[in-house]
Amino acid sequence: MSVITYIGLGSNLGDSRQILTEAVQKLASLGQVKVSKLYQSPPMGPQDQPHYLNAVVQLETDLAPLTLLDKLQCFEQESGRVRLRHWGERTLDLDLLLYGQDKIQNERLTVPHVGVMQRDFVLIPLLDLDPLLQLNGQLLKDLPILQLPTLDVLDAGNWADI
Ligand code: PH2
Ligand code: MG
Ligand code: MG
Repeated sequence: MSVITYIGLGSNLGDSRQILTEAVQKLASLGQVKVSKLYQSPPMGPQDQPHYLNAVVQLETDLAPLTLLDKLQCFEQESGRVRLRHWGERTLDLDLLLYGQDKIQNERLTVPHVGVMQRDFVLIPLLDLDPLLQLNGQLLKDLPILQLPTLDVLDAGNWADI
């Protein structure tokens, strides 16, 4: 039975737009995808790093959570993943944000992802895909953090060619 999942995409090293486009195309091999707008956002964490490109993909898939995580980590490695420091610059970051309504907590995975409620560069693209999305009974669109968004739309069209 398939499940609706959401994957957060981020990159601030290399040709980030190309890297995110390729990542979306790989995700499309795992099931039906819908893609948010493409955003540019100032770095959270160390400030002496480039801006990020961020997006979210909705993926409808049959894969179990840890199997999906294996695939995401494999795609990160294939992109030549470089990660220099905690919350620092990286070529490709693929975060499993939501997996249906499931709550998952083990050594490898926490779902919903810890950042979902706190990061506008996750919330805003999520809301592109489902404006009425809720988490723990909270409509995400009503969260106060969304009142002063820090990110810019880079491409509102079909940027990943899907
Ligand atoms: N990811 C990080 C650290 N900081 N900042 C922005 N704007 N976007 C990100 O995706 C991001 C970040 C580590 O995963
Ligand atoms: Mg991340
Ligand atoms: Mg990550």
